[in-house]
Amino acid sequence: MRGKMAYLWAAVLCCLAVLILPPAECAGFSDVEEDSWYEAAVDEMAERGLLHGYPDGRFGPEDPITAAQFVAIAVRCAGLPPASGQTAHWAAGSLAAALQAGWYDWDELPPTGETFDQPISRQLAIKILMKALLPQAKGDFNRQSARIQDFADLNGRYYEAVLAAYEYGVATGDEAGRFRPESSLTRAEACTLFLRALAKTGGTKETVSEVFDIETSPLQPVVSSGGTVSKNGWLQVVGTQLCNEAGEPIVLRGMSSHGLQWYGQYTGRASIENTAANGANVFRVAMYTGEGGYLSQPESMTQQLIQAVDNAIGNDLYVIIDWHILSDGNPMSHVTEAESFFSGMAARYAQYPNVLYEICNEPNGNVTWAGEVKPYAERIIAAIRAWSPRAVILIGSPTWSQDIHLAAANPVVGENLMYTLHFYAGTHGKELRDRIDDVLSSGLPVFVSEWGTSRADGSGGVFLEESAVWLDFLAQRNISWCNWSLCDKSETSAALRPGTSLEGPWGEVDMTDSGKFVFSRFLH
Ligand code: DCB
Repeated sequence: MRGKMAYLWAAVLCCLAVLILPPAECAGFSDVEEDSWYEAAVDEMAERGLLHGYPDGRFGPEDPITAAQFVAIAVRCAGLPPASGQTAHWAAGSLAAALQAGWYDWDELPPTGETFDQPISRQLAIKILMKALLPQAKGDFNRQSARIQDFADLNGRYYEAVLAAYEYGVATGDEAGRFRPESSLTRAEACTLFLRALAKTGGTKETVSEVFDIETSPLQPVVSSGGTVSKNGWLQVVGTQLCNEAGEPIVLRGMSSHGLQWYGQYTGRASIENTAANGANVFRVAMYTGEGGYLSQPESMTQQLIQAVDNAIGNDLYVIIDWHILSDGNPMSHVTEAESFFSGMAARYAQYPNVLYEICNEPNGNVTWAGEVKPYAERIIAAIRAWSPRAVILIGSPTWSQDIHLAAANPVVGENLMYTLHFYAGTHGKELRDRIDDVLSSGLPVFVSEWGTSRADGSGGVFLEESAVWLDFLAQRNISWCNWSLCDKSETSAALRPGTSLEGPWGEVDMTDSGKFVFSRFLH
């Protein structure tokens, strides 16, 4: 049995090596011996950009790993954006972010930096690793402590993490069954630990690492133009009302992008700034899944989405990450991809109060609330909550997110959840507005994350009178909205005239009838 397993593992590793390691990079380090126990792990970590070798071509597999090196790897794996550090140390930003994320306490690695370049103890390393990659993991005390010969040497504050690491097979102990909590860890050992933990990040392993592997620019610091998020902080849902961190009602109004794969150029920093300059305080990034979007090119779509979200954060706006299902009407068809995508995003943006997650744009076709959409929502919410305990999550419903009454009758359990209602003024009217009033009175929080001045197909009209009735209705109820869409496509729902410059500033001549109307309604 064991032999068979080992054979299988070898086969898997070979395939992986062929797939992800260009041969030239294999065993490239002068001090990493071929066929040593750590060769594959070291190569994979280096190849994935998680731990680099030394400038002289050595890797130093037997060198003790320092606290800064270890934390920096954890930050890279988790996609945590760096925070501002207290010192000029190369890893100060990563350490500050990890400290803020609660991966370790102040006294364990003081931010003043004295111990950053010292070897990290095995017990602290395990705590940071588990907090960063497997925060939900728990270990059985009796079973796991019995496996650790020197359990008595362990400091009590590390029990939980070490037991979980044994439970999950991340830590195993030496030949004598000791953990050696106070000893240092070699760089080669660290590689193995990280790869084991990465492999355990749920059923979503492959695709989460796909998301994490992408080289992304570090977040731009937030320029606060006295703007929205720096004033309002984390959002929360109180009853049916969206509120700011202080508990005061807040209404978000802004634009949705069109599909990133077609009109991603209008999610640049200047385009978002031009929109914010007219009073918008939210931006929705519509990442189609089908129609040539994420499912056909996950890496480049993720890149574009990250860039757009970072641009919105840079403009101090709230920003909605929209998993834009449309032709793929049943969200369950790609629930695994959605789970890994949202884990990656929630990990990257865990510290940012700017980000809201819209988990399924518009379920449609042969799909039901109770059978597919609600169970899907429960899975994706769990994936997001593992990283981001309080971000607002927006949930769609069947019939292109119009069936909020079905959700109201059978809502998802949890905090800071809202339900999306989408309308197009040329197609939808009083019936849908009445439905909103019904669900509000039954306690369901509603967010209009997409609406258009056109018909439901994105053209026709424009229907500005009908739109005004809708917007007045929403304003009276403090309901937030995003308009479809910020692009220059020649369809009536587009806000910009064909060929509008991305840089702006945009004036009346650049805007369509829809754009002029919508931009005039951000503030009232
Ligand atoms: C939604 C979708 C959105 C779609 C707009 C307008 O779909 F969330 O993706 O955008 O409403 O239809 C349109 C673009 C077009 C593009 C097309 C396909 O404006 O440029 O070619 O997507 O990607 C709805 C909403 C409601 C209803 C139907 C649709 N409805 N729909 O009530 O019948 O069929 O797309």
